[in-house]
Amino acid sequence: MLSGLLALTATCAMAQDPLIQTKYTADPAPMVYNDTIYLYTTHDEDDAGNFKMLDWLLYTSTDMVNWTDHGAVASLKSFDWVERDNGAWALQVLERNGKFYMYCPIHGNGIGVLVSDSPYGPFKDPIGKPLVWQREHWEDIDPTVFVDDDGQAYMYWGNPNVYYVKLNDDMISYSGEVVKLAKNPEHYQEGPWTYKRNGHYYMAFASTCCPEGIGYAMSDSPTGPWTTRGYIMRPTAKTRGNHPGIIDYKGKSYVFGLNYDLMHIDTYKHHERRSVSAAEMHYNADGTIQELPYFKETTLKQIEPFNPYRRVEAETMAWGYGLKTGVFDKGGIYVTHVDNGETLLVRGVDFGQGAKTFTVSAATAKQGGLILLRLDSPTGPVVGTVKVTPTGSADTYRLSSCDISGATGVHDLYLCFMGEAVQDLFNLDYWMFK
Ligand code: FUB
Repeated sequence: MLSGLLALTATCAMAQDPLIQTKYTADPAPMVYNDTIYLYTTHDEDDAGNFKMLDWLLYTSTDMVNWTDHGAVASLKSFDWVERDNGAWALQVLERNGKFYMYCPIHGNGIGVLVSDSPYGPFKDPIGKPLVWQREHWEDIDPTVFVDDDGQAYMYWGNPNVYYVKLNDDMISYSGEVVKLAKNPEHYQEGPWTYKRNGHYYMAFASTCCPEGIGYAMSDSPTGPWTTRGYIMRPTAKTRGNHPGIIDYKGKSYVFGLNYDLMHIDTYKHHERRSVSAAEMHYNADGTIQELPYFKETTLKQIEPFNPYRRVEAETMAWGYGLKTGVFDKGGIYVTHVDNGETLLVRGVDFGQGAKTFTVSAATAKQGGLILLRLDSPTGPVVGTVKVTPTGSADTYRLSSCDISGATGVHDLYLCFMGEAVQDLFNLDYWMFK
């Protein structure tokens, strides 16, 4: 228990790095839609040595610090033509005219496209073949797509060269030839992220390997020439890889990237087990971008308080090191691998005038345990304790409640798990305060 608490306080004190702790996530592709951030990521398997990547994940947030896990929204199996059993590399998702287009590179098999009516999927392959595949080399990775003000959509990609095509309005085909940039942006390695902001065209990218930082180039035109203007984050020995995703959200700008900080809690032996982090970034008046220190040296501020007076999916958290998430047969996600001494943190919870009760939906085939609700730290004041008793099976969920006292105003909420069993105390579906 003590080591769990130490890991939590050691890694959570300065910055929320990384954003997701229940899985290894990489290659962040954030998309803002209807006031929510949809953060699509790739997925390094827990036992990955080299790249072992089978599916693409989705997380959502409205405050940048508390993220809800929606599981895998597409996988290599989404494409009938994919011959490989590995290689679900860096994607991007874009909304256009109410449809959501997911551009997925399959390393060594080209770039495919999936379409859905919802950002949560299901995503289906509308063309049954790669959108792009230059079979003479393996450079077709890391697609990024944006739509210019005149309605022309562009897809860029590539390592170590940059290619682009003009997508047709259907977003699932293109016109003209694949163009290779005559001159790469200086320091370019891979992972382009192209967008337009205040009349400037930007291409952020993972800079020359290794270690990779996040560089960026600007242009007056979507087809270049691109001039490197500096680093958003300099290469540092603190992470071997990086990969940008950039958004504006609720009046602020954010850069997402990747690192090995979660894995480093366990081991410094190198594996491709990466995690996504984010930092607020700032533009200068001339459109250039201010350089940031490494993720761990930045502080991610919560945009707005968290409302606990509704059904909150248990897989919503700011920190949950040691926990895992599973998928219900009927769909939906639950929290599992809840061990004695582990903690789930939800940041900046607004209890307002005061909460009176707490209810949790939990399942356990064992003897269950306790959830202590603490404020502001894993050893902070206990405002309620709920007992989870045996429900007969790990799939049979039952509601358990407790009274709450002393929870008013805005606090970080720690769900602290205790039980006689060392591991797998219970599974959690959702919770709510009243
Ligand atoms: O995640 C697999 C590959 O590693 C990506 O496609 C590259 O950008 C690098 O992050």
